[in-house]
Amino acid sequence: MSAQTSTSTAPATTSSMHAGLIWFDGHVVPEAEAQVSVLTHALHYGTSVFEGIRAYETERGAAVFRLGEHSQRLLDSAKILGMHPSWSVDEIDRAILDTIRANERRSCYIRPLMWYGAESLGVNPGRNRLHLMVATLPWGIYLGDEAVRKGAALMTSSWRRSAGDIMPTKAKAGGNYVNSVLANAEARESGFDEALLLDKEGYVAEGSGENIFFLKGGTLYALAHSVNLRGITRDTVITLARDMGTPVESTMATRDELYVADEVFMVGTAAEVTPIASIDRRPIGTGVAGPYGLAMREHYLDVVGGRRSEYHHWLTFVND
Ligand code: PPE
Repeated sequence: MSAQTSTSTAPATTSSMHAGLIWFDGHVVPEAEAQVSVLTHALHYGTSVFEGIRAYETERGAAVFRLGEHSQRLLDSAKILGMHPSWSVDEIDRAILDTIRANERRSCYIRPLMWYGAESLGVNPGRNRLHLMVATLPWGIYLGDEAVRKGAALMTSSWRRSAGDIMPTKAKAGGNYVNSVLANAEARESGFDEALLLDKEGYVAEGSGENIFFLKGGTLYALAHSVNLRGITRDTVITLARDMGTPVESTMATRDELYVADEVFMVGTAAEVTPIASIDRRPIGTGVAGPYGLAMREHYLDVVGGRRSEYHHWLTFVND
């Protein structure tokens, strides 16, 4: 079999998958056996919903961060697409934990995916069965070690974030991600680390796979939801910042407000907390990863790694 391979030099470390055992419609099977038909509805029309979750190594073994909230968001995405899944939050949680245990992962990125199968083509998915799989992957630093250490270089994308009356932007739906793929590719091909997408009014929406924060005059600003994904890391960082005594506000912002912020950083399950050094070649602050963003990154990694017991309610210990 010959497959066309991507020429992208993205540092995301999924180039060879190493997914091992995959939970596929209730059975745990080797990756090579977890196959679908080329007539799969989701492959033709993007009719899938997915999640991105991380499990971290802790003193008590692997722990999944905010598991139930991710499983609930998967079901919310399915509801938005009009899907009628038979799996409950608890069943999805269990499938995820079973997959981590089957692979004996100490830490991993977790990708649950729900999609319409191959019973019929045509946009109406009425007759297509829903499938569910859970894969666990070794996945390191999303934008690469250097982007985190030095701060990432962002480029305002020529692609606008889809409007909420064009695509269901609150759903993590496969089809929505063509928008992210195009923006990310444009940024990388232009020599930047990541894209910054504006909404159709010109306000900053989010990165291709991250929510955005900026710090100005001692206040932390979280970009308002508008068309952004309701990020679980965004919610985590707001909570951590408030607990650290930082005032936090939710706001709309134009790109020029970000240019003159003291610091900007991006957050997401994959990206964790990634400081931004420049936007459109303008240095943010002093043009290096800022101290608040770096401190928040360290704090976040302590919390997800189980080193802060006051946040253990966010962790599901895999071996308990
Ligand atoms: N916005 C978008 C568009 C997005 O895809 C993500 C997650 C976020 C914000 C942050 O959401 P949360 O993970 O709940 O804090 N992006 C996932 C997919 C990345 C990928 O390349 O695939 C992720 O971080 O898992």
